[in-house]
Parts: sequence; C-alpha cells; structure tokens
Amino acid sequence: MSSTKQFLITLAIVAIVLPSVALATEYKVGDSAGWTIKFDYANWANGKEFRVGDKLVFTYPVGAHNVFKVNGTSFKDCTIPPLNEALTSGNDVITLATPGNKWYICGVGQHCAVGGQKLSITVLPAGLEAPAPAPSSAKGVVASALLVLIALMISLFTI
Ligand SMILES: [Cu+2]
Repeated sequence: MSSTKQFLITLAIVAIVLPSVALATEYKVGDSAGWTIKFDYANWANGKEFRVGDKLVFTYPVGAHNVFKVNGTSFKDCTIPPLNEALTSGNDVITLATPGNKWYICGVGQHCAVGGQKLSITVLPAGLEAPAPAPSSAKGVVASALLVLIALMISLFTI
C-alpha cells in the first residue's frame, strides 16, 4: 500500500471520528466564578444542554473546596460521602458518561447546606439534535459528503 493511500485512509477515518469528538463541550462550572459558595448553580445550569461526552470542570483553590458526586437524596440533604470519594485537585474534570440526572456537592464545612455549593444537571444522550428524535441528522450528511470527497481523492491518486 502506498503511503499516499495510507494517508488518505487515515484521513477518511479521522473524518468519520472527528465530528463526534469535536461536538463534546467542556463546561467550566460557575464560569469565571468557578466552584465556590454563594453562587447560583441552578441558574448557571439553566438553559445549558449537557450531553454524554461533555465535560464538567470544577475549578477552585486546592483545599478550599472539593467535589463529591452524590445521589438525589444526598444532594437535597447535603449528606457528605466518605472523604476518600472526593475530588480534590482544584481542577477536577468529570466526563459525563451516561444520560440522566447528576448531582455534585462540596463536602467542606457547611458549603453545601449553607453556602449553596451544589450542582444538579440533567445529561442528555449524545448527538447533534435537540431531545426530539431525528434519525437523519446533519452530522450524517456532512460525514457522507466528506466520505465522497475522500473517495474521489483516493481514486484520483491511484490512477
Ligand atoms: Cu466548598
């Protein structure tokens, strides 16, 4: 196999894989405020569309806060799980792996119960379209067009 052909095949694979990768969004929780007390995380999450493959980034000074992933009851009651389950790096990245409701709280002092340092989000399945089912997505069209283009390039190069 010629190296040109190998390159083009690689390109074709990248063209198929890339759209799904490029669509993942990284959300800095709290934006410039980061992960802190006395911030309205419900308001921050409101209107955002979290999808499988997206990332949450919790930023805070190390030691000042931490991050626990909890269930709905612990979220409501601010029940702090065992300390060894905490994320503590100050730049904690969580990849949203499954759809559904997700809850995160800070386990330091009364940050959750009094400071309101708690985040609840709903993660939607991966994909381009809105929640309504749409089998023929724009992504598919783009990918097909790219494939045709690459197939043309390969045939040109191999003549
Ligand atoms: Cu905290």
